[in-house]
Amino acid sequence: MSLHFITNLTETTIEIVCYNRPMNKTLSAIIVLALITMALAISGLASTKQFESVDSTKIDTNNLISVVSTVTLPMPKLALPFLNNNVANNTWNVFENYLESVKNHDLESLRKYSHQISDTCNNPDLEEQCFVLMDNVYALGIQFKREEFKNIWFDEKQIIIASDYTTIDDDTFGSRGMARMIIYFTRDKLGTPRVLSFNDLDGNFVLKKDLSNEELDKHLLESIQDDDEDGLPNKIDPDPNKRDANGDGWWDSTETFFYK
Ligand SMILES: [Ca+2]
Ligand SMILES: [Ca+2]
Repeated sequence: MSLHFITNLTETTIEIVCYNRPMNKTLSAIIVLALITMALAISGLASTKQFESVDSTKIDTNNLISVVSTVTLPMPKLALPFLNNNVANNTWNVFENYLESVKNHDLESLRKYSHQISDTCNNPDLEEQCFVLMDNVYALGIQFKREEFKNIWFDEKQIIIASDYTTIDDDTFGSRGMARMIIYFTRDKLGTPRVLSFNDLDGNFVLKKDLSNEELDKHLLESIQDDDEDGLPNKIDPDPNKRDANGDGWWDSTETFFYK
């Protein structure tokens, strides 16, 4: 499992809001690819290279056996050294307190460290379900190690921390991907961070099929390119050169995690 959702503690255990692989778009893309492949096969031109996406939320993380290499993207414009930085220290402390709150099923404490609380956890009648959500959040979040979060982007309203991307081979579907760990925070008027969302496999996976690693990696690298460094890849960003396309202060990535 992989999921950004979890910090949202939504009504469903797993809210699939995989931003770069929305389910409807993924399904549409698969259908389109299937049709193209069939058409090419019929016309005897099936050798044309096709990249077929895989939903990383369905990948069994136990099957991620091969971390091939670290992918270095251009340094973020707002990157600061993570260690010995007050914002970074404070941010990680909030994440740890957040995890401690879900571990202890302490909803009152969680309200201090989480940007939003799900309807499930706001409903006393659904306490048991809320605790299950908390347990899932804890199981995922506890895997994160501070030293792996080497990148930070922030302004007065939000903070994103992330690991570098790594190239990963996955045995669940026979796919190859480039993915990273990422945590999103909002900040209140005093600048205090609150956890918004996180994902242990943020990136893109495609079926290997008969494609070479070079071809796959070139495609993957293009697909994760994020010029404005707001967390949303160019291909699905409302404005790939501007973090806050609609000018309300929230970055395009941050906005995708708010409850409507
Ligand atoms: Ca972007
Ligand atoms: Ca915005």
